Formats: sequence, C-alpha cells, structure tokens
Amino acid sequence: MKRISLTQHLIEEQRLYNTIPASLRLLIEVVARACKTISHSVGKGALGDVLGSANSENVQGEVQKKLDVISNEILLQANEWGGHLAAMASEEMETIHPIPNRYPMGEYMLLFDPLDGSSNIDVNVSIGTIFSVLKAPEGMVTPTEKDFLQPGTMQVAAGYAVYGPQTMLVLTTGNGVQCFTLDREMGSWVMTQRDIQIPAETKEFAINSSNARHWHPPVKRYIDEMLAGRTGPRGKDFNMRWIASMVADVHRILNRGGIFMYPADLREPDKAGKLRLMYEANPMAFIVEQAGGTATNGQKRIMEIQPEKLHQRVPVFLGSKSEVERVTSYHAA
Ligand code: AHM
Ligand code: MG
Repeated sequence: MKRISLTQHLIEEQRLYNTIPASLRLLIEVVARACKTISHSVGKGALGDVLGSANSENVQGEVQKKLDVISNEILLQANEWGGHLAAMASEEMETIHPIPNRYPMGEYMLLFDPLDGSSNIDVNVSIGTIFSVLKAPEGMVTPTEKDFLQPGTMQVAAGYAVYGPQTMLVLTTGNGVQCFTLDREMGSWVMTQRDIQIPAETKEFAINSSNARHWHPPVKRYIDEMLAGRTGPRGKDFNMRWIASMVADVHRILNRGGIFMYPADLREPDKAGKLRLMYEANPMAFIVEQAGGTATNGQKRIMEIQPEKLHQRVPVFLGSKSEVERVTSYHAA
C-alpha cells in the first residue's frame, strides 16, 4: 500500500480545495507532533513516573492527574513559537493563553482538552487529546476570551488523537474525515483511513447508565425503548458500550456506528451536562458531521450554539444520524 503521510495529505488537500494554507498546515503538524510526545509519555506509564494525581485542581474543580498537566504543557510549548497562533485555551487553564510577545502572532486560535478521559489514565484504558481550531476575528489586536466565543460552525479544523493499542489521529478540515496511525518506529503519521463514514443505522448506544434515575423523560424514554429489545417498540436488540473516554467512544462510533450521549440531568438543573462545548463537543460534532453523522444538544445542532463562556458545558447526543434524530425528536415531543 502506498504510504501517505499527514504532510502529504495536507498539501494535497490544499491543492484540491484551497482550504489548508501553509500556516494552518504548520498548526496541524505541530499539534500532531505534540500528540506524538503525549503518546510517548502516556506509553511510559509508571516507568516514566507520570501516573497519579498532580495534587492540583483545574477550573472545573476536578483533580488534575500528572498526565493532564504534562499534556497541557506539551501542547502549550509546542504551539507557542511557530507564529501560527494568536492564543490558546485549554480545559486545564482557567483563562486563555495569549502567545508571548517574544513570538510573532498568527491568525489562528487553538482550543484543546489535552488529555480526555482522565479517569482512565491510571488503569491503562484508552485516552485522547481533542482539539479545535478557530480563526482570530478580523482586526483583533490583543486576544481575549470573547474572541474565542464563536459557534462550532466557524471551526476551520478539528481532530483528536486516541492513545490506545494504536495511537491514531483523526482529523477534519471540512473535507471529510481522515485517520492516521502513528508508525512508532518511523515516528510518522500514516494515513490508514480516508473519508470515514459513520454507518447510518446502529444497534449500539453509549451512555453512563448509573445516572439513569436522574435522566429527563426524553432520554429515559429513548433508552427504555432500546432496552426493551426485539419485543419492544424498536423491534430489535441493542448493545451497550461505555468506555468513559469520549475520544474512544467516538472513535468506535466513527468506525462501526452508534450513538453517544452525555445528557444534562435533574441533579443540577443549572449544569448543562458534563462535557464542555468549546474543546470537547464542538470538535467532536465537526468530525461526526463530516463523517455523515449528527450532533445535537437534544434541541439543536451543537455547532450552531453561540458560546457564552469558554468553559461552558453542553448536553451531547452524537453519532449515527437516525438515532440522534430520534432522541432529538423526543425532546421536542
Ligand atoms: P474529562 O475531560 O475530565 O476526562 O471528562 C470527560 C470524560 C469523557 O471523556 C467521558 O465521556 C466522560 O467524561 C465520562 O464520564 P463518567 O465519569 O460519567 O463516565
Ligand atoms: Mg478532559
């Protein structure tokens, strides 16, 4: 098989669609390189003394793991000096990170969840990095949080790396979704799937059902109907998977279909679910839509939500089109 590297793919996509100028290519390559470094650290585990808690909390009040902090630092350092970015924002930092003024300022803004699925770090289960790329608003001089508050439809690129049995990078720049596998010996990203399409029909769902007693009626109805199986209203049996790493759950859905849900629930009415809009839901929604799937918050397209805060949360329903449409329609009923 002819090996197509990430760089070759980005150059070819630019030639075909004119969507990846050199500075965006540099940005994607730098993020991909940082993901290689994170993958290396993750792979060392106890041997690299990277497991366990960092004895600190992030802005969401969650205990940070050592690898959360290490991954955040790797992404910040890799992306500071290239001249392609104006600012960065991360799940692990309360405020935005403008590019230090010793470096030239670029036209893009990068958001990331440096290591998603933190609860899985210490138990050797797949985890990942999620990122989203926006353009700095016209005329911006000093970046502020407000400049980041653009709906997901404004993303120019989004992707994730999954650190599993293989390390993979899944990427979209608005022309379909490609997957690259890290060749660990060569240290290079090699394209292993082109134009991934999520199967429209599915028999698999992913939700943390330990929260079932707190669900709102539309979610409860949707899940109950699936659990009723062949003799229930859906007329077929469903299977359930929950990895507790969104990256790994979404990766499975991209490959064999399914629906992923993290709804808001009755526990804290003011808290819109668990996942964050800007660096978890939006990039995943962009990827899922580019792969022929759908992503909503139960009411509307996630990518059309106007963000009000950097760390805002959002209910998430994403994956195979027919299932996401069904559970969304239950919310309107
Ligand atoms: P994190 O960003 O702190 O790791 O939290 C996000 C993760 C998702 O990857 C995953 O889908 C979800 O939290 C799992 O939540 P739960 O602990 O309810 O199973
Ligand atoms: Mg996270």
